Amino acid sequence: TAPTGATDTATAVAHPNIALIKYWGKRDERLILPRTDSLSMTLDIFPTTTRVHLAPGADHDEVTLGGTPAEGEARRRIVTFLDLVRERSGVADRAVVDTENTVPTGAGLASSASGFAALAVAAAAAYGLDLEAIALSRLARRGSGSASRSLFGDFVVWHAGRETGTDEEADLSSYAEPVPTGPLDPALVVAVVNAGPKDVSSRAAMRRTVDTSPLYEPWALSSKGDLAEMRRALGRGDLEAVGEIAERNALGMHATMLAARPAVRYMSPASLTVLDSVLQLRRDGVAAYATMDAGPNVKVLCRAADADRVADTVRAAAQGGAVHIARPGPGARLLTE
Ligand code: 2P0
Repeated sequence: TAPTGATDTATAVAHPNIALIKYWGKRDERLILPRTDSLSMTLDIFPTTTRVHLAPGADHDEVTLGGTPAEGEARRRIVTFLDLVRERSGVADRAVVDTENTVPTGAGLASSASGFAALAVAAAAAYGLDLEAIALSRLARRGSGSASRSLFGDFVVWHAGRETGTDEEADLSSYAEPVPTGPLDPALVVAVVNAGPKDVSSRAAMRRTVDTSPLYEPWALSSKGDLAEMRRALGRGDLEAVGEIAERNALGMHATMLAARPAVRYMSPASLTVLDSVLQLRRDGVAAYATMDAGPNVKVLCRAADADRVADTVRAAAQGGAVHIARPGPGARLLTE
């Protein structure tokens, strides 16, 4: 039986986020503790909605993604996450979990960030865990590292946390929180250049990079400096500096992967064509800066006022791929039923 506070059914919505200072590499795989701090912008497009319903008496969790039963690794990660929520809440009931992603297939916006953020909020409520947002970000982190950042809207930092001390101290110190910004009116133009599934999962690619890339440690060190500079640039509302720091941090991350053994290469010829179009925009006087994640798609940070022009340029370069314009979006929240 559920303790007071369990609601039986809860539904939550969360949006994806794109890192301007990247998370790439873990120091603890079980607790999902990262090697470095990261910083992102939550988007206002492609929300994930997740409903968690307790099923007392059921002998397994029932998980559907867009109405289709989840299988394999996707299902295993969700059940493992629910096991953690059951352990914390003391409620052993199995659950029915339904998730709807609005992100178009292959848009290259990791659905694990919005997915585990929505699941953390819905499952915590359904199982009666009364957690504030920072604690929810720590919980979401256990599903997928980048999900910790989707708990909050706008600009968000995820702290790597304490490297010494007990597991519990490390876990408590690795959470996300909002980052204050000066006047910024940013947009992120998402250019989809390839809708195919990736060859190497980001989880596996991260591990290989940390284990084998001679460029990993220098990047991790320089990323610390990038984060400090990024906070200052955001604080004074300096979009050009924000973009420059984000672009070098992302390209540096991709350099660490290219140097892994064997190399992990997410960039495609079409990605490079889009990166060229971003350089051309800058030569033409438009503040536009690229970032890329674990896939070939390119996201371009610019002023909201320039977003249509940037989208047109990037669309022409993206060789038929779709282009989406995102603005800063809201943090994860519970829907009242
Ligand atoms: C990020 N990415 O900061 C980085 C940049 C991709 C490139 O977070 O293993 O799905 O579940 O913690 O969060 C993708 O990794 O990995 C990611 P796990 P996650 O957004």
